[in-house]
Amino acid sequence: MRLLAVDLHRVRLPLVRPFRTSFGEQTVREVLVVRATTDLGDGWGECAADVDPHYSPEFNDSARLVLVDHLVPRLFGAGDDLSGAAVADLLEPVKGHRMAKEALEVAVLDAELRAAGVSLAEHLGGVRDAVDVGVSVGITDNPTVLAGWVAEYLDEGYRRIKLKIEPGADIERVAAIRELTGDGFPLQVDANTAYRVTDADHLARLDDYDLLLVEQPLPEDDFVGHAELARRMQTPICLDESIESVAHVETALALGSCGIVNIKPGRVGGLLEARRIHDRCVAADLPVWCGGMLETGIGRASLVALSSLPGFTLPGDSSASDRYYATDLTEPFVLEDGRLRVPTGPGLGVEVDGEALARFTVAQDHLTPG
Ligand code: NPG
Repeated sequence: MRLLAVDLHRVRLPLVRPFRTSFGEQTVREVLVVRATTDLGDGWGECAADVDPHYSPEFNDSARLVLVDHLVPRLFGAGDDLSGAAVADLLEPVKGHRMAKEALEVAVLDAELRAAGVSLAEHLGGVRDAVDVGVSVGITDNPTVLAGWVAEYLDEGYRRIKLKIEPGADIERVAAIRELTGDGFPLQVDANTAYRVTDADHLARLDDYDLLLVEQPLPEDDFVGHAELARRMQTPICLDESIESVAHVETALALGSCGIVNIKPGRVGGLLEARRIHDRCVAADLPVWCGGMLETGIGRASLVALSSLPGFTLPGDSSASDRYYATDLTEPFVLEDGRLRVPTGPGLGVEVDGEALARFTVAQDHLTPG
């Protein structure tokens, strides 16, 4: 396969409801959509980066720049030898920039699989037709509003609730929502690195609420702190931001830093690295689940395909399209009995709505070899 052109669309999509985490609030999702034009046909990818470098060091402008100046030229340089499986090695000389790399890998892989008539789920080794999904609920200053959102999601049939927490909006919020869900309903929390290991006694109070897990309580590089916290809490620790590679999983396993891993292909630099992490976790008996970053239908299609692998035993974060956007960039993903159906069509198995893409695009680059 040969890469003929790459288009980068910077898209601004209004969110149906504000999404606040311990690192900031979003009312609009701005993402880079990547279209790879090859001699076999086109493929699509979505970059997980955001406007600001608050979740990770990457952000949209850095992703665009590294794609234009470093990543896309390396794939043009591969001539006829390009394939989805070759992308990670071709991009390996560029350090970091995992989200930008992943978007490009998915676009190339999508083109290849569409041409071959093979779905992404089948290519990755998926074993499910539909995946259980949860919903991630942002922070709000008003506990009544929070309870209203959660009640709505429970009514819609989501199989698990994840509450964003931060210091000052944690134990009491969790207690109130646990009362609302009733005992036994899958409930978990996500701190996005907002605490320090010195908060261990405070965090251990979460043990009273029978949570599935507490996600990324401490800074991403604090594997030792997470291991200490894991010893001081009954609730399993799940790592998200800390895990960017299989090597990070090895560190977490060696130290006992977590009992569960959140896998996001963007965060780990590619779908194929995501699958390697899945395989390593399965071998080590660590449950995994698939995170989300407010994707459009393009990114959601790849997350749902990945979630169909056997080790994804906990519900993922990718919710139905209408939880995020009034208009998605593809046909909408619809909740059916708390599940999303895994696309079966070739590649990502969704069609990009050209009219919607044009309507929400605010900037564009067209890249060609030479
Ligand atoms: O439903 O896709 C979703 C959002 C799930 O909570 C979620 N994502 O920290 O995992 C996270 C958070 C996130 C959102 C991170 C946007 C980065 C950007």
